[in-house]
Amino acid sequence: MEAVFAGYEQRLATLKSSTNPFAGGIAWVEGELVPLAEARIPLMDQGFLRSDLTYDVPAIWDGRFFRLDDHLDRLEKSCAKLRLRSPLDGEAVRASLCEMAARSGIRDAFVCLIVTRGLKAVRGNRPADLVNNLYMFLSPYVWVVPPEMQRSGAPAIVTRTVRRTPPGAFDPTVKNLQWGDFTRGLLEAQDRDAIYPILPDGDGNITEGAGYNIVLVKDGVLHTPERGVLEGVTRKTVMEIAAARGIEVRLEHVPVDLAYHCDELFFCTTAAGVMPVTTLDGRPVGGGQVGPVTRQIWEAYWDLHYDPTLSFPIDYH
Ligand code: PDG
Repeated sequence: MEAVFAGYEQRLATLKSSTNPFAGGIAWVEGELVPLAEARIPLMDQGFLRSDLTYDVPAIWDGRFFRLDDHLDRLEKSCAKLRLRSPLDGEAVRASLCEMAARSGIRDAFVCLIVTRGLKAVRGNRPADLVNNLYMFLSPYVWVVPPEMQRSGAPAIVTRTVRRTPPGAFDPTVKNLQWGDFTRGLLEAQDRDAIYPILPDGDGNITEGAGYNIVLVKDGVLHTPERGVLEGVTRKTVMEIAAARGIEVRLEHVPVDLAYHCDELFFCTTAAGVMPVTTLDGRPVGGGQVGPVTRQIWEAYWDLHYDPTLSFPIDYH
């Protein structure tokens, strides 16, 4: 853990001392590159007015894009489900993102691609007749759970006041910014002296949280929900790591009760990786420490960022 964080801290210090105007983030808006803090969207964009959009978030780690194709594939599938079309194809997107990384000098990046309906609404218009918009930006890497908290584990709750939006209302396999349920969860977590909500499905199972998938470890087996969640790329990596080590993974309904009786619990997201959780509803998870299975997966996850079959280096010129 310490070697991964030390390398990152060093690169962050270099970035912070940079005089590059894009070092704080760079955005692509209608083909123009602008510093992230100055980027604007048109008020009439239906992405803003109706959350009529989908998005995806790959990351750059130590100057290498990690699983970019997985993220671009998922974005394309999400677009198809919403009858959206990105105005740029995958190749053009890839080239622009690499150029943005090089221009900004950011070596650890949160990369965001958003495809919106554009300036005209679906009501009264056929999707095929509408011009969709694409927005892209890179910002310095985002930690949903910061490094110092990953060392000891994060505090979570299972929410009582809100459930996850059901798949019949909005398909959660389409990555979306309809965060009303997550925002309520985040507020409830604060009210209950925690930070991270786990949303149940209303039928006694857990789903996911505000920007992360959930994995439990019980008797050496990983359990993670098969339904009602985003099919996370980080979780996929975790499942591949487990398979390579002979650790069984069960992708099925995960009862809330199992979360209260598991040995280890972690979240996963592109924006922080594998995040140990050591308290749930104010009580310790397992022994209340970051557990051995979580540790093993954590290390393997960051090692894989240098695997040439999953990542490629960006040319920083
Ligand atoms: N579930 C939800 C609802 C998510 O938003 C995300 C990612 C995941 C699961 C994990 O997916 P993946 O492993 O493919 O990253 N969400 C984070 C949110 C970051 C934030 O700022 O909260 C992301 O978009 O990177």
